[in-house]
Amino acid sequence: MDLNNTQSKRVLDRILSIEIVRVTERAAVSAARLRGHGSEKDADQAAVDAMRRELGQLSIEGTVVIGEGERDEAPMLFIGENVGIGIGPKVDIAVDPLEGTTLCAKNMPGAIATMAMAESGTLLNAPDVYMEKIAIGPGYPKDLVDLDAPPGENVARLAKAKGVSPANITALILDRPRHADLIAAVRKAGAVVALITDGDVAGVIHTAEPEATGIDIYMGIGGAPEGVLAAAALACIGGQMQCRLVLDTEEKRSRAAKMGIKDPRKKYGINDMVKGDCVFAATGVTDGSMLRGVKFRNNVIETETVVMRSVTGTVRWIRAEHRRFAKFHLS
Ligand code: VTB
Repeated sequence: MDLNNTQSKRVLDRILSIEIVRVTERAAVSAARLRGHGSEKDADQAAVDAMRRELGQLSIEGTVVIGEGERDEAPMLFIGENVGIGIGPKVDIAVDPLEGTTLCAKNMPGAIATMAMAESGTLLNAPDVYMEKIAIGPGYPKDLVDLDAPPGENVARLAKAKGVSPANITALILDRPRHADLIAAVRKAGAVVALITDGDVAGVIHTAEPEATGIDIYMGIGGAPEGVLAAAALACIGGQMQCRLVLDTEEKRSRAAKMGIKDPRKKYGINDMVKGDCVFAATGVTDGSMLRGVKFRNNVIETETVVMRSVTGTVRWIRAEHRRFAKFHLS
């Protein structure tokens, strides 16, 4: 380990592990105030404002690489935006201030505020397009499943490696018309299909602990930003993931090229999306299977956050009670 490396690791450790929690906590509380109000936009904006405010306090020289959109379409936390006080370690920032805006607007389970921070230049700079994804938990042979294998074959390989019949395999898939063939193929292979309406960051993370979540494999097409965030989490807790950007138009391919993507058909593994030390955090907005949502009590606001770090594999669950509401800037 060279000195530079050691120093940067130390810096990441001290700066990131708790600071990042404050950021997702603030975003979650702000979004949670708008749970069930029916407006995705308002809830998302509240989360973005809070996250940006809090990021602005951090002693980092951060650059948003996964954000609310590309510069011309998002007023804040856009890809390329500098965040932090501008003094401190150079870091890449990936944010999804409100993952599952519809879940929050409808007060349905599973909305989270999430972000990841990594050494500068180590996170995939992905445009805001769709991404094909497949993920399984830790402990399996490398490349056991493959994006290009038929879904039934992936199920069969996984079942064999797990030592169970396909009927004991559960695949989590976003409930979208584009997945009709995928769902049919997985069912034909004899596996159980669990559908989610939104929230594939948590969906992918579920595969890391199949005993607890009942989910063995995540498959399907979701957002690329969510894919990179999920990869950041799996870089910390283990598991396998393979992804490919869906660059199906010239316009998307040229956007991707501008972000440094040379091969539009490249299959990305976790280490291609997250190349160095990284920290991932998520705070529950609505109650979900991974995290409890924000609770507003008389004198206390409660939050639950999971924060993980890749070089150590440490996972911390932080149940916080907040007594000074002023810090949340709630009206
Ligand atoms: C997923 C999911 C998100 O978008 O990435 C999905 O994680 C994919 O996009 O929570 P479509 O909704 O267009 O299918 C969300 O559901 C919403 O951003």
